[in-house]
Amino acid sequence: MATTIESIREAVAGLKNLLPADFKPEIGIIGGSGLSALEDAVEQPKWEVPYGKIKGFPVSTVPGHAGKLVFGHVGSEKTMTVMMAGRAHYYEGHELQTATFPIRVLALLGMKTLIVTNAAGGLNSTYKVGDVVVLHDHINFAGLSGVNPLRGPNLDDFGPRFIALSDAYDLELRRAAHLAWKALSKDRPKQMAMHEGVYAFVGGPNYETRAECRMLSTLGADLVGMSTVPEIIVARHSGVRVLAMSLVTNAVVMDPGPRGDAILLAESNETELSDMLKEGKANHEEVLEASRNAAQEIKNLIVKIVEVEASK
Ligand code: 6GU
Repeated sequence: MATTIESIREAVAGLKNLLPADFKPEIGIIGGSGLSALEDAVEQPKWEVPYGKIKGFPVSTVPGHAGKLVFGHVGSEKTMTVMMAGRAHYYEGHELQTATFPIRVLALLGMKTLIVTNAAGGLNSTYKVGDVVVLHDHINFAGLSGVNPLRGPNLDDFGPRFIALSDAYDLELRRAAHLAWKALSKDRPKQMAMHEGVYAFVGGPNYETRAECRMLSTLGADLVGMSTVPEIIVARHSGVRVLAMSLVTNAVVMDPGPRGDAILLAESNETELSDMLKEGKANHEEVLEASRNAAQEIKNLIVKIVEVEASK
């Protein structure tokens, strides 16, 4: 069903009923796979609302995605914030309009800035598992072929029919992320690095084949993942500023692997064959583990970014 302004207003009214009248979240934060620990960034008093209690909200079914809004203060300046702990994905069966419904609800609640996190596969060979990548651009694979959250009647109350995305990734916010990263450098495990990169959005739920990874890399993507881009598009449509950061949770396999070369395969023994197949096979457990390991660092980073922004 198409999202209407009425359905968004209804969800907003429901949430306003649950919040103190003077609580207006300026910043929204989305916690990616295994990053629900981010909700500790939000300080008491906080108000939690499960997605199931908000009319029109999609309910996520993926392990590692809790599915609730957490309202409260973040950082030394007590910035009024709303955290989405868990998100809905296209691969779960949600239409992108439905998956991004929460972004419009938050925009109408007063959100001016959205900080999006995700777990992503690293295509860029200089990235290591556990590195953080500030997105400066994206390639919307699903979108280029028509699967777009803005498809359908335009919601004029939010923004125009045709929007530019050439400035989607806010420079000031990216600078704040780098400043915050620098400010926290003393207390961080030395091996973690921050990069800037391009995120390729794919529909999922399967991880990419080797050939697909080579294609994405050749086309200029540094990361690949199954979220974030639809949310960013809808946020930009509403004029919300966006910062997006990926945690590299696994390095993708680019190596062509066994190619059915008759002589090579015929002459390989069982051990060689099994070695050829073992390397770099992505799995959700590995993704969640890398997220859990980095969750604390990302939480500290986000609090610092909110503080840097609030002190301007
Ligand atoms: Cl390798 N691919 C995709 N599509 N999403 C991911 C990922 C890979 N790693 C984490 N999320």
